[in-house]
Amino acid sequence: MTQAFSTLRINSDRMLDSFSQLASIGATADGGVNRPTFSEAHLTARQWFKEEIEKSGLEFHTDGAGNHSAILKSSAGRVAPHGFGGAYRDQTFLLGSHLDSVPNGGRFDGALGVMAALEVLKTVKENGIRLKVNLEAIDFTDEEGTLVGLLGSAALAGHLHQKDLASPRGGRENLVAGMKRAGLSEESMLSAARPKDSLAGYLELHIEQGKRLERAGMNIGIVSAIVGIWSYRLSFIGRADHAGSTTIDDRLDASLGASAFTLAARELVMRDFPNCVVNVGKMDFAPGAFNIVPARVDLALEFRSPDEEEFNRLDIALLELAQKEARRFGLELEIEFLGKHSPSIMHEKVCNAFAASCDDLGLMHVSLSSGAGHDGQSLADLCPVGMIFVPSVDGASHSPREFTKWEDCVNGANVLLQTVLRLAAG
Ligand code: HGY
Ligand code: MN
Ligand code: MN
Repeated sequence: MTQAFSTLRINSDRMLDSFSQLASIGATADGGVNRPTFSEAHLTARQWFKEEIEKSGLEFHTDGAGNHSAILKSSAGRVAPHGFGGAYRDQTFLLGSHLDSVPNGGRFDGALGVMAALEVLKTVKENGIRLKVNLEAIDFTDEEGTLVGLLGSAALAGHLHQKDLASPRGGRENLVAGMKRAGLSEESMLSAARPKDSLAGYLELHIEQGKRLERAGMNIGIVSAIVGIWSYRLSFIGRADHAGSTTIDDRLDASLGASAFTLAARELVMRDFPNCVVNVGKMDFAPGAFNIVPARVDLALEFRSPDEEEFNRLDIALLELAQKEARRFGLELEIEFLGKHSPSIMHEKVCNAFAASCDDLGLMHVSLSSGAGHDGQSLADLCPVGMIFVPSVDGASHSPREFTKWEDCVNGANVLLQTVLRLAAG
């Protein structure tokens, strides 16, 4: 990379201003944000992002999956006409993350990556740097999976299929209503795939959402791999009865199977799958009253592994465990598979470029795997993909407690800038 660029830095005040404006959209009283996919707050944030892009003289682009992008055309590059579809005729280097949040989440998860990506494009543009590829700062649709999960990136990569939209983990009705609010459709979602060779690479800056960087006193985490995520809905089905006049031993109490499974699943993973995690994030009781023995409990099950083969073993073990606990309490069990995202390895060339940029910037860095899912895993088979993390205070995330020091945010954005230039200008 020519020496000229190595002293270039982002405008941290300008990025802080954008970040703060964004954090006020869907803000919650305790310092977080509540911007689930296609909620009013999320759509407002996207409209704000579009105006921000146009104010900065960059080109706005959106696609059939609702992905929103800022584009800085290259000296030679041209991009598809505005709107859905259109053939890409030159390569694009993608940077970004997501503006949707989990319910009552933090203001850094996803938002930092999109604001840093936009700031990189602004910095490159105002310094008149001409690259041979287009630069694109993207906000992917529904990264968090309150509807589907990695929805926008899977659509862009051509990995989204009708079956993924038929029974999504956020519920089909919620997906249909959300797409309607956003002016999207199943057809437009499935038309958002880009030509396989149109991407030169994808880089993402993200908060770590864990404690390793903070504990190790490191500035930057260079992500080596991203875990895979599988989701199920398990329904334990018993019988509604009077909670007072039915003796304890005469009940088919769905809550007992769901609770026993949840505890046993934790013990199974800790004992036999130490590299994995399991989570029961939600239990819905029906009919759901003080004085009725629960007839049915729907349980949201998610488990994660860095290794595909281990996933298959964990999948079998968990479903067998669920059957066993259902039988134990005389319950029926319904199992609904709600989708999976495979683990993915980050590209060595990108990891090395990140490390070189950290060294040039005098930042201490360490290689680490990601226990969180990210859009990069949708793109890893299309182009070189890499991610960097910045420290999360006390590892807090998916919570209003989420916080990253601004100095660390700026470090991450400068590593992103330097690495894009290193890879795109080379
Ligand atoms: O759930 C995750 O791993 C990510 O935050 N979407
Ligand atoms: Mn995220
Ligand atoms: Mn998240």
